[in-house]
Amino acid sequence: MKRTTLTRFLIEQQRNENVLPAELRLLIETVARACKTISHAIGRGALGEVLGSLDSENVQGEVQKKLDVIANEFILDANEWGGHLAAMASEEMETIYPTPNRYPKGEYLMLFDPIDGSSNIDVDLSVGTIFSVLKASDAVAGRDVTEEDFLQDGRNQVAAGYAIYGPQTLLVLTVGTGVYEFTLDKEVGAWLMTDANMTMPQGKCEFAINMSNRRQWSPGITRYIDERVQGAAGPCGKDYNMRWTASMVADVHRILKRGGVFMYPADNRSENKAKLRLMYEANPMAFLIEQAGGAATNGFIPIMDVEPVGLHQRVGVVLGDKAEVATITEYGKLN
Ligand code: P6P
Repeated sequence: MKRTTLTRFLIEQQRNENVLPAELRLLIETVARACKTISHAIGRGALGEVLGSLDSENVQGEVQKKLDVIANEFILDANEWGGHLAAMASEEMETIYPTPNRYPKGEYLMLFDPIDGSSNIDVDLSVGTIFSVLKASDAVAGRDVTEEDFLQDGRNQVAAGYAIYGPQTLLVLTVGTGVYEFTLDKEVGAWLMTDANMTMPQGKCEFAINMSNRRQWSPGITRYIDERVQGAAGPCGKDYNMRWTASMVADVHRILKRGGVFMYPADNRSENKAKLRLMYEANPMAFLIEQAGGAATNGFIPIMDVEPVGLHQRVGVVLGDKAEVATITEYGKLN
């Protein structure tokens, strides 16, 4: 079967849909190339001496895995010289990374989580890279880029996607014209299209949540989960299955492929009140989920309508099946 390559797909999107300026096409191809490098490093595992943790913590106060830092460097090195970015921001960097003066400054801003789910790296479970692309304001051309330039609503995203490093290495992407999946042909190094129109199945009875946080949940979340754990004998009248991979990319990919709902709700933990980050986890995933026919909220309003106030701002996340998300929103009003 002859499959479309990522390069051909992007050129056809640029030509036919006029949604993909050449600079954005170049950016996406560059990110995809960096993800191939990350995939190879992960695949080497202990043989590549890339497992284990460093003595350092990131801005989130999380112990950094070697691969967190290595993948971050791969993405910076691949993208800083291309002339398509004004700056980058990452979960692993406290502040923004402006394109060095020795390179041309582009018109896009990219936020990324170089390795999402990195606690799974040392136990050979799927992890991923998440990226979100915004357009810089025209004013940026004449001045230094600031953090504030990144603080745009999720609806301003012009592209978003993730790579998932599992039994296969996949790239899942949207530029606002649907969701597309590519599988890495590791023998020739090409991304080949394997799903031309990812549409999330609805009505599937599967939820993903870290149950050990139950004591922290709001009454609405507790009610929703308790009803589903009761199954067909309870108020929801259906038996549900549960999954939790502790890797958002893996859970979101499963939901895109077979439906269900993913929840990391705001809760009563420390002052942050939530765990996942708005700008480079929740917003890109929300863009993909909505493009695939699902819903993505913070438990109350669409994630992409949440006003950003900080680069590493955290937000509650409820995403996937539209009906399930609506029920959770309804229950949240009763809190
Ligand atoms: P917990 C990974 O660290 C991550 O940011 C997401 O990928 C994942 O969904 C979540 O945190 C897992 O959190 O508390 O279950 O370890």
